[in-house]
Amino acid sequence: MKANGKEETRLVVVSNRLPLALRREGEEWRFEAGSGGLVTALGPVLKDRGGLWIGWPGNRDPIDREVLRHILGPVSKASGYRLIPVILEKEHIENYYEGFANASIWPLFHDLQMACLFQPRFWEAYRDVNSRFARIVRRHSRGSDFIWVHDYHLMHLALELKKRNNNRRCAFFLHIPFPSPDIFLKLPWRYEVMEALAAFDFVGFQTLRDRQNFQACLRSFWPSSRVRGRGPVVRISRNEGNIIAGALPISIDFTHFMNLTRSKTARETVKALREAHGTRKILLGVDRLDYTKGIPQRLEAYERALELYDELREKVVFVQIVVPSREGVDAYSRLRDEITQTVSRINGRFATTNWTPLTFFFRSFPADELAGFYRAADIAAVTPLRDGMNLVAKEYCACHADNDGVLILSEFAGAAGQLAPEALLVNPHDIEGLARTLLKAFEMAPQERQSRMRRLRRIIRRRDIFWWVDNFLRAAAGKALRDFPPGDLAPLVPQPLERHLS
Ligand code: GDG
Repeated sequence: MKANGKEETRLVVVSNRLPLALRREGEEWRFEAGSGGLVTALGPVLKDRGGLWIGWPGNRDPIDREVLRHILGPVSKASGYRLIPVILEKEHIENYYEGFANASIWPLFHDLQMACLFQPRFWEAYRDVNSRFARIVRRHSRGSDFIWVHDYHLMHLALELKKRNNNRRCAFFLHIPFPSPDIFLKLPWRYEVMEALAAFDFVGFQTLRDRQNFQACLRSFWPSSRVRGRGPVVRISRNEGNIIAGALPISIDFTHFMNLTRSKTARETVKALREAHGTRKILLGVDRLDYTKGIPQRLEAYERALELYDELREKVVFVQIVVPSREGVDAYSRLRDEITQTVSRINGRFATTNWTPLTFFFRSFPADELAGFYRAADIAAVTPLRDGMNLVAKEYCACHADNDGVLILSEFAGAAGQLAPEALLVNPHDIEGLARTLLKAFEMAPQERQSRMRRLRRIIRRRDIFWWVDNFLRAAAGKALRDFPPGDLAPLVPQPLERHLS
């Protein structure tokens, strides 16, 4: 509370997952603190200015509340802001997370309507879990706080808060695309989801196209709604109340990635890759295992390029990293099998005694090692069928301080909106076209490579993750990062309980 009696605004971040990974190893619980771009960008404001992060700790096995408190206490203390857990039961994980979020909304919003599973029990669990989150937000926040909700798992949160007569200022950012009405209207609970989104004071999207799709969907339910404004942020007026909607492309901590390439591990990784592949050009793919990332199509295009263009044989090597994701979901295990089979078919067809055309990793790497892969790669192929933004495209460029390297980018990645002029744009469904682009990237003259990469890096550096957070807060809360007051939260520090900590 401020001296003049006016409460200060704190930031309360709400996302499906807390920024840490918790897993059980035998009798012990282990955790790793999160380190993604969002944590890097939001961490300082939460830490210096006082704030909370509310989310599911990611445990699938039941965890004793006391044990969890003993894990989260020191993590909260180390990060400088409080982590508040939302506990989910097995049925919730199955129906809300794997069900509504990942089997209904994820494919639908990525235009893959045939992959959608719409089950009433998913929808019921989704509302239940959103209501549970709302209860926790209400309990831990105060009237003057600014609530920032992330992503498609929690589209119902503002409505649930309002149902409890809770009028906290509440903004939402969607990390994935927003589909056109043709697709969105297939959702059996389309009206309910639109109504829920309209309950936020501010709704942010990755691109202008996503925001326009949202406006078009909104108009199908409220035809008399009017859009005012022309820039990235507009006001939509309805009889039921106004919504501010914005297009704010997320980004990366550019300097952090650039600096990572100077680390010992990154330099050793570059050296090892160079030694392994000699003067051959390295083509790199880095993706979470997901059917939206276009991995089978990319592999097929590589195979086609090797068939068509003799000049590529023995002169290029494709390094594909796939990070395991959503394990236990059938569609994802099938995709992993399909990728493994395609890799072995291509290697079987084209390998020679001293050349293996494809190296495939099905695991994740520490960030500094990943930076080494980015730095060593002559070409990056980022070819999702649909993607909200795609941070890999930006990270690859940030790691090329030498201004060399070619970015092949799908037209359907949000990042294309910013990087289109300088990246080689492709339609990931057009296998022949993608094969031709691989050749073009391979043959591109050094001067063109460098001038394109220099401009790509400039675009990304100017609008990094800090720009994004600041602009989101300005648009949604009318505040800049520095306007959030210094923190006054009592730290949550329980007694140490060593055996539960890794
Ligand atoms: C969603 C939207 C949107 C990958 N391999 C390793 C590793 N990664 C990291 C990358 C990158 C992240 O994973 C992947 O980010 P993307 O943006 O490509 O994709 P999603 O996970 O689908 O994210 C997406 C994003 O939200 C943000 O709004 O851009 O469109 O779908 O940061 O670096 N990290 C490490 N080792 C690996 O092996 N350490």
